[in-house]
Amino acid sequence: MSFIGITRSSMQPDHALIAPDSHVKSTLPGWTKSMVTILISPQMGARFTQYFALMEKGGTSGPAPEGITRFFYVLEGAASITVGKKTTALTPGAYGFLPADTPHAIKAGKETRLLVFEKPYDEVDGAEPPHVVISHEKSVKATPFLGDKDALLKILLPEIPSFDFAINIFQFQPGGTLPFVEVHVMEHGMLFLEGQGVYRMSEKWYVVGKGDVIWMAPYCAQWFVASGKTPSRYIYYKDMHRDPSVML
Ligand code: UGY
Ligand code: MN
Repeated sequence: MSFIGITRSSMQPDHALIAPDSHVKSTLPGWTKSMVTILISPQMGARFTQYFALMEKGGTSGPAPEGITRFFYVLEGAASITVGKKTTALTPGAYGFLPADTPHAIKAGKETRLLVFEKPYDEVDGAEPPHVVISHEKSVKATPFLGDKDALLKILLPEIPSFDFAINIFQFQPGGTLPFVEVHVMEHGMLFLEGQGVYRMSEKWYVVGKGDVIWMAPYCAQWFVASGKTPSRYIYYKDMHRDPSVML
């Protein structure tokens, strides 16, 4: 029996769990034949936005707002992206980083679901503006996190000051954990891609799994154990390479 009137979703001052049963669709300017589900936003205290774009066959992306960097990751479907004269086919696992004010068009060849992160670009003296990145996670090497082969990390974007955020994919073997309870200035937005586990956020422990979205504010204590019988994977955002004393 399933019960109505309950959800695992929980909104706290320094973190949030948003389970798939709480999603509400809306639209964004310029997107055609597409709906969005805004998951994380400045309205809840985050300094970035995370959403799903649900594109019908033939649907097209709208522009990112002025001054806003866009990152997307293809969850399902088939699409293409055109930047300048170049069009690239996109399959699940493909991703793209579009620096602020880069004209581009993503077009769905069939029903397609994207995970999108957007953030106002934080310019810094001495760093060139970032460049466009279009790639696929299968061409990114996974490396053991702090030497632990049960916690493999893929870093999808260049680790240089031009890029003011990172997007990484973590894969944990069953029983794998974050090695310690992290407390840090960077905030996170996450989507669970596979598996299940228990996430500690602040003084609470949540059972989480595929489709769950998590927001962690700066300094939210965090720890994870993969508790399922198959590997767990999540993709996450983290602001990087900026001095907190001059951060917005
Ligand atoms: O990059 C990170 O801060 C990562 N280790 N945090 C996390 O997975 N919660
Ligand atoms: Mn962290």
